[in-house]
Amino acid sequence: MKVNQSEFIISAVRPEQYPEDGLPEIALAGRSNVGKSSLINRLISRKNLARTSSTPGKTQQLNYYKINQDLYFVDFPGYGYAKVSKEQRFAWGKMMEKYLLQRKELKLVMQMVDIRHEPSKDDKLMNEWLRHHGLPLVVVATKLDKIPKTRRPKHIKIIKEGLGLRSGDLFVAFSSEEGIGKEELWEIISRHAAVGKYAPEAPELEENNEA
Ligand SMILES: Nc1nc2c(ncn2[C@@H]2O[C@H](COP(=O)(O)OP(=O)(O)OP(=O)(O)O)[C@@H](O)[C@H]2O)c(=O)[nH]1
Ligand SMILES: [Mg+2]
Repeated sequence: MKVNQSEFIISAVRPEQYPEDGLPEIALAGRSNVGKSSLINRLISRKNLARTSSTPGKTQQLNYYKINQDLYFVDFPGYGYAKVSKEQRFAWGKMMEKYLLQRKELKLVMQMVDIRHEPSKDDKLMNEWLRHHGLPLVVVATKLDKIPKTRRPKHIKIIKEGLGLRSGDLFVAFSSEEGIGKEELWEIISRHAAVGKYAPEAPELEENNEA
């Protein structure tokens, strides 16, 4: 997918602040520090549109990024970060839950997990919750470059088994550092956002995704 224009729109803390133009929205959910902002930057080939940090928990609102005139990425607050207060965690949870269950524009949730670790309890709960509510979902395993090539299949298996994924479930192994998985993920995003005018840049991937 060719991104001509990408723009930070708003850090929304209330639903009234969500955009009103009806464009499809793609949400990114995952533990703090998993690489959500880095993934956005890689997908749109920008160094630092979405702010990345080594300070976990920095993204505390729904951050909206507009991509071309086609869709929004909605960067979620990272869950499971121990150092935020219970009250704060509860408030984030409520906001996310309301968004996920009620937002008509939401077309796909990218649940992000770190390829290096077994899915955490929070990852599992989140995954179960998303499936229970029938939300369109792709699991993205990040930081693939941090695992040597020969050990990648084993890590992928651990993630898939940990989350109870089946063969038809959408899954992409990704590296923001090296760009691995970018075309495959764009193909899935375009399909869910019904951005029909984009031909997949790597046609051979299409078969794999349909499996
Ligand atoms: N090697 C490598 N490092 C990555 C990758 N993705 C993210 N990182 C690093 O991991 C750290 C956290 O990345 P972010 O993109 O800020 O993570 P986040 O999920 O947005 O974090 P919060 O906004 O705090 O929830 C940064 O130091 C990134 O450079 C990746 O694919 N490979
Ligand atoms: Mg972030």
